Amino acid sequence: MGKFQDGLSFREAIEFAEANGELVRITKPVEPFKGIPRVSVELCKRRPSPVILFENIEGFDGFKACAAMFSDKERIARFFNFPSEGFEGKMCYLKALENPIPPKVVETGPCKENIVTGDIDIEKLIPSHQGAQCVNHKYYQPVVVTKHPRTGEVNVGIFRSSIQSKNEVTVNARWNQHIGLQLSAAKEEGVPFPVALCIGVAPGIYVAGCAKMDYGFNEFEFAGALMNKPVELVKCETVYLEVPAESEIVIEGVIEPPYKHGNEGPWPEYLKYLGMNIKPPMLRITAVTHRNDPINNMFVPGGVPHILGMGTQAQLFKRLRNFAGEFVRDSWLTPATVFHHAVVKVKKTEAHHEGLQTEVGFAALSLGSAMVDTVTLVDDDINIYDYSQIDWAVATRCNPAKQVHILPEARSHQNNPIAGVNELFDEPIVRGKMIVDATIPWKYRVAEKSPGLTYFTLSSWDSVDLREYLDKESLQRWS
Ligand SMILES: Cc1cc2nc3c(=O)[nH]c(=O)nc-3n(C[C@H](O)[C@H](O)[C@H](O)COP(=O)(O)O)c2cc1C
Ligand SMILES: [Mn+2]
Repeated sequence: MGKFQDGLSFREAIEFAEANGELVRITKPVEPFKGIPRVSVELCKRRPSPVILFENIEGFDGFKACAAMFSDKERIARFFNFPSEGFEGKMCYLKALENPIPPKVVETGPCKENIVTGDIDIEKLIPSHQGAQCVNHKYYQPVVVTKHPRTGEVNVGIFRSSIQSKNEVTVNARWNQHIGLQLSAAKEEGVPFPVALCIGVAPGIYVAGCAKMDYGFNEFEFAGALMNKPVELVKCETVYLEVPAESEIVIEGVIEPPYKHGNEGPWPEYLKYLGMNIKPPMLRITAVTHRNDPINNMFVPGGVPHILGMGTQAQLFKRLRNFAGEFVRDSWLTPATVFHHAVVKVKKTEAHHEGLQTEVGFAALSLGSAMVDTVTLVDDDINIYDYSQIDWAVATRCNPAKQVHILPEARSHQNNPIAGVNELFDEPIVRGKMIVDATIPWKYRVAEKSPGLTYFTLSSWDSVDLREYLDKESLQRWS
């Protein structure tokens, strides 16, 4: 990391990207609503894609906007000095998960450099951007801090927010997410539900915020562990919440009885489909605080899948290991499905392990907020990071009549259109779940067609030393 320390702040992360030659500064004036997302989407088509700093935002003196900080998974890993792929990368996130570092409340911080409480006109105060072409809602994409109304447990997630009036925004708190469960608890008691929207926070907080942790787990503790130092928090001005002291911008507010709903969408969702028109809960803004020369963070619409997986992959593996120990060898949420398809590698070594893989499948389905729809189980000789090997295992080791378990309809994620489409008809967001067991059944694994050979023994040849057979020229040509 060179001159950079552990626990990059948002501003340091931009400098870090610049030092690595992956920052594009745009000094020409850019209109924020359409201009920023369009330029960002265009630049994100490049591979590798840069971090973009808009230094001159029309209509917002002193404001900057950073986009696409998380558009590249290698970059995200570099923020923490982690390998970016596969088992090793996951082990680094897992180590952080298993060694959480609690946040520390401090007196004050840069986010308090400017405090606005009276007469808030959010649209004029903080630049917002378009979500999708032809959709005119104005969006922020904050890290959202809330507390459980009874237990006080903190939750941190990333939920988009859309401007509804001068001092009202929606927060897309879906009912299956932790924030939605907390809000349901507040509604049940009829109490106001304070919310803080933080924009421009340390990469560790973004990565932890969108990871699928257990309900009740404070994501700031995972962020601290990723950054190797506690997240410093300051008290909000108008609500009983604490927010990262170095936040560029904080919007404080309350979702309160009668718990109105706003209108937004469609949004380009993480599975590449354009989403729904939705009616998320309405937040009344009570204060805005920001740094001097604040830098807004903008996720490129439709460009978030990498960051969603970083902590979540580790959390799935932890969950499965907690359930079945070394029987579980590895797990992978396939990138194309973001987290709708989990592939789990298990190792049967005993006759009575048979059937445990199905239970592991159930455990995988219980990850997070109902997004895993399909689990494929494979043996330990399969490289789960290679789709063709998974395909081969399913084709050759799975008898669908016995080894595909079609489960009842259950809550899925609204962004998976085959489930989400139900919302259009006021029906539950459900779809059938499925476990595909492509592990060789124990009975067949041990049944020998002749001594030492089963139906699943791979064909193979002993290797020879080609030097004994080829002339020099051929040897060089085919080495
Ligand atoms: C840029 C970005 C925007 C997101 N927007 C939403 C959203 O509007 N609604 C939602 O339910 N999840 C959204 N997510 C995913 C959640 O942050 C993620 O599911 C997280 O785990 C939720 O927190 P929780 O696990 O504490 O419920 C978004 C993620 C990212 C990276
Ligand atoms: Mn949570």
